[in-house]
Amino acid sequence: MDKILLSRFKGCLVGGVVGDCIGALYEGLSHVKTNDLIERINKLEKDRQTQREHGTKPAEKYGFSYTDDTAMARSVAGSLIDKGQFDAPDMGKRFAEEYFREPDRGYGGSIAAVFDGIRDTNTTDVYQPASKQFEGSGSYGNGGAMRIAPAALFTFCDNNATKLISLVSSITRLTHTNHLAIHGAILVALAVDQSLRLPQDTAVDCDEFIEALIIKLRPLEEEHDKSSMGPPPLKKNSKRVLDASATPYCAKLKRIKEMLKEPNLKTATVVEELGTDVSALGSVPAAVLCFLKAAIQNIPKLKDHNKFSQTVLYAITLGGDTDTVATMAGAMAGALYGMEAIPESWRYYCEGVADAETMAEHFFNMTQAPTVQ
Ligand code: R7I
Ligand code: MG
Ligand code: MG
Ligand code: MG
Repeated sequence: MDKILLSRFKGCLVGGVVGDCIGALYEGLSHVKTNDLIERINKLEKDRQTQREHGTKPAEKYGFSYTDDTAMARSVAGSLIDKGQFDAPDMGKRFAEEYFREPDRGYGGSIAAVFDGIRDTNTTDVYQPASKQFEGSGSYGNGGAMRIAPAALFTFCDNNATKLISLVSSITRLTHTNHLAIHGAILVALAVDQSLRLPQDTAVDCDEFIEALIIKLRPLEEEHDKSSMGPPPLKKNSKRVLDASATPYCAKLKRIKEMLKEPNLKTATVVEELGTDVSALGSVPAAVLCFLKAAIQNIPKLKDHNKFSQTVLYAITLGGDTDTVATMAGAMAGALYGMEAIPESWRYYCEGVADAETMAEHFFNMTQAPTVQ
């Protein structure tokens, strides 16, 4: 039992890393051909096999570098592990230090101002720089959601959604104060948490999974501070009508339920209605869809790959913010299928896998320690 949970913790963090590293190869492309992606993945597998058989050294150990998604997830995990609790100044400082150490990891367009602010400010004000973004409305980017999976591991033993939601909100507000960014991060964390608790030997009940998400999210969406800015106005002819709902994440989750019942769901429909862009509302729902779709059916053209791989590869074929949708979906899928489901060649060629594994072990060890009340 414990061994399985450890594998699922590792699967979650490593799943996020490989989704980011492989997804990053396609970031920003409006169209990713499934056949091209499969060819690349099969070549990766073949290279690794040759290398294993002949003991040849690959030209580069880390073929695929991680981006800001993983860089920030590492800071979230590192801070929670080292401090044993949420420590806002420490985590904020880690985000900023990491950014100034390696600013070229593909960070969002506006977030550098937050890191500047955190560096320049005294630590009691660690939340202030983020709250000043976008004239005080805060960023609605997906930078909070992309890094949040470690929070679900940290609170796993509590099995308390309210506690997880509060932690996620605090972590997200360090850089993103817009309610859409916070609710998106909460949705990812709740999905990871629910995934970790799904039985591995029973078919996933998508309606039940989605309903459980809606029950927890709806009160938050209904109660949020109505003064904070909503999504940008819809573009002419946009099919993203659900973005304008008063409870947009719940509206999209309901739509995902229907989409999962459509046998010939087109990727274009997913992209047009849910979105795969850098906003949280325009990317987190797509990640949930990828995870659930691969869980309940074999995705055409990807059926030779296992469920974990199908999740990540399908996410990438949607195009757009591929590293981020794939990292979020990869964390959800890894939490269900476990470390063993992540192809060895992916683990070998992606940067940051060993560290993710070590961090998952730390979180797992926390679940084994006796709790002091
Ligand atoms: O959210 P964030 O950390 O970006 C994460 C994304 C992921 O895809 C990463 O892989 C990386 O590529 O970037 O960074 P932010 O700069 O806070 O938000 C991202 C972008 O969303 C901004 O640069 C803006 O273009 C847009 N955005 C907004 N635009 C107008 N008004 C976010 N909030 C607003 C807003 O309030
Ligand atoms: Mg990135
Ligand atoms: Mg980028
Ligand atoms: Mg991205």
